[in-house]
Amino acid sequence: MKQDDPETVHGVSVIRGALTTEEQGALLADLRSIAKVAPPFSPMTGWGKPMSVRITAAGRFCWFSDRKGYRYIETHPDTGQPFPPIPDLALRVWRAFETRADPDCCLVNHYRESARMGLHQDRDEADFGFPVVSISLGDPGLFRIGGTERKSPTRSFWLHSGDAMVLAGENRLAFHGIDRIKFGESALLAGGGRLNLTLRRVAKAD
Ligand code: MD3
Ligand code: FE
Repeated sequence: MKQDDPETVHGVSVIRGALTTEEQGALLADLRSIAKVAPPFSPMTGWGKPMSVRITAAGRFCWFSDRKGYRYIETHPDTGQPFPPIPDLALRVWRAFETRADPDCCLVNHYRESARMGLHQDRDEADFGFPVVSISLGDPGLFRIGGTERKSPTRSFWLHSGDAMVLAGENRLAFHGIDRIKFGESALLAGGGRLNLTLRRVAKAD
């Protein structure tokens, strides 16, 4: 795992190749076990259409959305079971940047061909003093980030398999999204697609 040498890409701290190919494979295996006990699902958007991204989680919390709005949940919407523990490798990436407390949520986003994630803010967490740490696996994703207002100008760059990114400070409440993926470019996932892990602290740390 590489944790030194963070690069500033359009104002965002990115660690290119934070995970070796071997580590990416190991993390992917962990995600497959997580998906077995916590099957990925497509949350409903505010306008009643399912999201194109499928999500699941590890750790105490998972993000969820339906007609009633969005919130964090502590049991899987279909199985009613708690989510499995956060993979050790993901925890090690987080701890390279934040040692005050471990994350209590590892969201796993799965992008198939033509999946995207619209511009949004992540502001349902209790303490914005904690960063969000993202790990990309599989096909490249075109990440877009703006400012704290929806109308703020945006800039974009590609995230590749094994890249890690830290969203802190002024970037923590920035609008961001994924415009598209380069489906089938990476050999990591046999059928193509992109996986993204976001490590967060949802509840207040004690
Ligand atoms: C910037 N995921 O799960 S990761 C999300 O690639 C999400 O799946 C995208 O946006 C993905 O909410 C982008 C990078 C990311 C995650 C959280 C952020 C960027 C962020 C929170 C605040 C600002
Ligand atoms: Fe987000």
